[in-house]
Amino acid sequence: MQLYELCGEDRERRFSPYTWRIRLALAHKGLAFETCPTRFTEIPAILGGGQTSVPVLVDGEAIVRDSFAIAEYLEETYPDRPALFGGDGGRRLSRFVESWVTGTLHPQIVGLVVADIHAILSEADKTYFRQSREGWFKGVTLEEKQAGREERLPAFQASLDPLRAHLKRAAFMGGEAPLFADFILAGTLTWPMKVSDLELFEPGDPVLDWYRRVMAINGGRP
Ligand SMILES: N[C@@H](CCC(=O)N[C@@H](CS)C(=O)NCC(=O)O)C(=O)O
Repeated sequence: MQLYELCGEDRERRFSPYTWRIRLALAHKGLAFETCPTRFTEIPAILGGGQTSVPVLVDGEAIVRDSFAIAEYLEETYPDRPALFGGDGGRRLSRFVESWVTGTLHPQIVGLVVADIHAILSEADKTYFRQSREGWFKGVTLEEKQAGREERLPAFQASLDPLRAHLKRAAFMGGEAPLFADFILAGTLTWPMKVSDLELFEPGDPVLDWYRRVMAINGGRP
């Protein structure tokens, strides 16, 4: 298998939240893969062209795009390995978690680290990233978007309260073992950690303990 992943100027710095979901899913299923670190401006050339985002997974003849579609593909193709969804109900609940994480947490994380993301990119990617994101922000610069982030950190931390409540009853969102829902959120938290020195959580926060448990399946490495 080959996994196309987003990287910074340093190809070892792989920081995409969506790609981390798949790294963790592959580790959970015990499937080996070769990484293909790809910068933003290299995405259109992946596999001869036509790709607009990563992750992209190549498994023999199969080419699968989109992190959720990749998770569904892995679950269907490797059903005897540890589960990602635990059935159709779990698959649908994972979609809910995806919507919550992407809709509620991603915009907050952008406001915490978007200028830090820019700083770790190659020169060509810096130009692309600034133009595209400042277009999204309707002219607000990356630096203005990130300014005053310490004031917004408590609201971000409070967004994780539903997980803290859940962790009083179970080690993972999935119960005793992690499921794809855990990997969705852990992938998203890895993204700011890979690009910024900002401490997202206070020491002793149960979210950090959960995060370390999830990352243990990746050899403990974020
Ligand atoms: N729905 C897609 C979203 C993937 C996505 O947005 N990936 C980002 C990297 S984190 C990307 O490739 N962006 C390309 C760009 O901004 O040009 C998935 O789940 O895989």
